[in-house]
Amino acid sequence: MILHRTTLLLSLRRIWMGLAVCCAFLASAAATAEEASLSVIDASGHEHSLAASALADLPRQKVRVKVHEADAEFAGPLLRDVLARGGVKFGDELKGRRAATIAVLEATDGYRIALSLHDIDPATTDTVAILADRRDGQPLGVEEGPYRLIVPGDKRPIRWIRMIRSIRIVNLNDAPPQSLDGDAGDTPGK
Ligand SMILES: Nc1nc2c(c(=O)[nH]1)N[C@H]1C(S)=C(S)[C@@H](COP(=O)(O)O)O[C@H]1N2
Ligand SMILES: [Mo]
Repeated sequence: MILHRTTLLLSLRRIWMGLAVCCAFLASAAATAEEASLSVIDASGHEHSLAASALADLPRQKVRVKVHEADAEFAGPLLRDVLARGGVKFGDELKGRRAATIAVLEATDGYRIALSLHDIDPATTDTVAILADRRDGQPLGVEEGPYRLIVPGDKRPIRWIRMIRSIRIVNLNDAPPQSLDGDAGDTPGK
């Protein structure tokens, strides 16, 4: 009888431990599934998916701004550093044919804004553009996150796109040439 009880207790312990391992596994799977990811589509159309963990070691900045009437402290890495992680080149490599390159940020509601890469390149400007992932110390909510662009120097928040899903790099030299001696639009005042 004593032997039986010990065996029973041992099996219960085993089941219990098995359940604990399963729970830990499911919890980590859920955390991975929920991890924010951002898609950077380069100028040749190749997509680079950046998980939040791939951006975790980037230097972070904190800024205090006003969004309409609301005061908020946003924090996150520089957009320039995030794009560099996605393979986008800045500085010396942003000239010649690449000088006319822009980043188009798109949100889940379809809203888009565009920035020239030079507008966020520290080799060109001191303008700071942050890909914020926190507001007042908390991860951004569903209406704002997982990422929101904050350009603290802007006079109004029109470029501070919420719910960013993807960033497409577009070289405007791939657009049709803008001929100044053609027929269209060349006669001022006409
Ligand atoms: N995704 C997304 N971001 C957006 C917008 C939008 O329509 N969609 N509107 C912009 C405009 S015009 C303003 S004024 C601010 C408003 O910020 P708030 O919603 O935090 O007040 O968000 C900006 N970011
Ligand atoms: Mo706005």
